[in-house]
Amino acid sequence: MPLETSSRIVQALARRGYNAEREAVTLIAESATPDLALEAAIETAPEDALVLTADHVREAVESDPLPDPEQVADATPPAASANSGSPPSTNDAPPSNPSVSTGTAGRKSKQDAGAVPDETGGYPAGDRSPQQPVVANDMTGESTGTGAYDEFVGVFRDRYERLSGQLRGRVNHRPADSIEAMGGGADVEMIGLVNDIRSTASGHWLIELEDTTGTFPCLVMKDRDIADLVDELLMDECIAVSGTLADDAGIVFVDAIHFPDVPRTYRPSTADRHVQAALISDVHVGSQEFLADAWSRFADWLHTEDAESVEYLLIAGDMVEGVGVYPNQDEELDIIDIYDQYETFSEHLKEVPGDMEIVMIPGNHDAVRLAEPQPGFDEELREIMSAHDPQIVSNPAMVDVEGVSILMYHGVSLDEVIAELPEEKASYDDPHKAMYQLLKKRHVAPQFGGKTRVAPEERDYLVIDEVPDVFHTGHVHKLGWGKYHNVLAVNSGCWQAQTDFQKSVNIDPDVAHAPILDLDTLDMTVRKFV
Ligand code: D5M
Ligand code: FE
Ligand code: ZN
Repeated sequence: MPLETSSRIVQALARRGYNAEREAVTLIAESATPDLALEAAIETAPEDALVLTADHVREAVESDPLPDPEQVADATPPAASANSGSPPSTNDAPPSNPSVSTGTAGRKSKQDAGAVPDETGGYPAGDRSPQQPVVANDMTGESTGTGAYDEFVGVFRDRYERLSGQLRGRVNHRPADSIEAMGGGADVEMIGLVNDIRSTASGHWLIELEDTTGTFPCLVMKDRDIADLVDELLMDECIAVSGTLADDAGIVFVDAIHFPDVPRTYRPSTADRHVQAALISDVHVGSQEFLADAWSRFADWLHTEDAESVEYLLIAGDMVEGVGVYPNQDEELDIIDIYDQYETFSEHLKEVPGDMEIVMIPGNHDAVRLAEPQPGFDEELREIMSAHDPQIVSNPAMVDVEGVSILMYHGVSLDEVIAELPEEKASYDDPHKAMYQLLKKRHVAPQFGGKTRVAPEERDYLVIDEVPDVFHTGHVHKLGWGKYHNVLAVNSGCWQAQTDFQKSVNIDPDVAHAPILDLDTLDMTVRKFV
């Protein structure tokens, strides 16, 4: 394989056990005969060197003069692959700053990537100049939880404090233990986590709310309009009620239910130039159903002029199929070793232009703990995926891309929202509506102890403190998007054809679609690569 691209050089070095400085890769890529330069540099580097430096390359080139680039220029034209939208003219300057880092020198902005050979050996159609996205709440490496009981108490206390803080401006909260002391008939408002929801013998709803002082029963009459909202409630979410205390002060008759919610007047921020992001998820490399051809069509498209504004690729979990995720899953595995799955995923990622910024979070099929928040991949997996220098962060993560805040969350709780809520409020066909519920509850996984596993940490990382401009999830393998109080919710479909399990439960996945988001307008178009 010719070594004309930086990523291939990085790969070739990695196979020989070397990491490399970015500049070393540049020097090799720029040389007239990269293969020879690479061999010579390896010869020159000391046996025990782990990192191939620019000095090694210079030394090698000086001690063993390589052919003059001028003389061999014709033999090594910048290979314009079939994927490349518009090959550069022969007058173009030689590549000077390969956009693939080796992961040894920390992450670098690809802002000055310039027109460099891309991963397929072609040239990107335009000059991408992405900024490095800034992640606000990455908890990778910050995990403190051991699973002890008092840690669960602590995380729920934090949830209550932060979400009740969002409601306090709207209601005059009375603690549970002081409501009992109030006189019957008094107006009362209380903020609490939903501790229990029961229907009474006469069909009314009894909701028990819990705050830091205790619990209090709240009754929603079945014939009130607000009874509809009871359908939306999940255990452990934070709500407020306004109502009247019964004569014996033993129960609140509820007149209104309030959610932390997103203000209707919310105005999202936008990028100040025309730039786009591709929002995808659920690649499932390693599954027999992974759609490699469709993925290549997507990656090829990213190399065309049409996609020159697509400077960011956000991947919301399930990079690989994993092992042992579901019973009998192994029968549908194409690659049985989890590390091999990530190696292959990394190869597919290299098909994506090297000058795009990639952000990824894990999902329930990935090789990190299942309980949320899930930390970003460990060093070994990062190393495997290092060629493209992706930004690997926790699930969930709040990612600022050119001023647009994008909440990335894999989406396991969507199964729960869809199972618990009526069809018209959340369904697999309209996954974005289930996402609206999470925005309304300002929590990505409200219900504890069901499908979603929650790890106790010092704080509840699953609370949505700041309203995002865009909410990006995956997991349910269905494409759907829409706006909730001006926040764009996008569920991004998948790159895995229907599995036997999905067939058995009638899940018809939306495969090989790439939602493309205009960061300057927050308009979205969906590209199909089926
Ligand atoms: O999830 C893909 C979707 O399919 C998601 O809605 C869960 C559901 N799913 C898939 N397999 C199973 C099994 N075996 N049990 C329950 N639910 C399942 P993904 O995370 O990609 O597997
Ligand atoms: Fe998935
Ligand atoms: Zn998933």
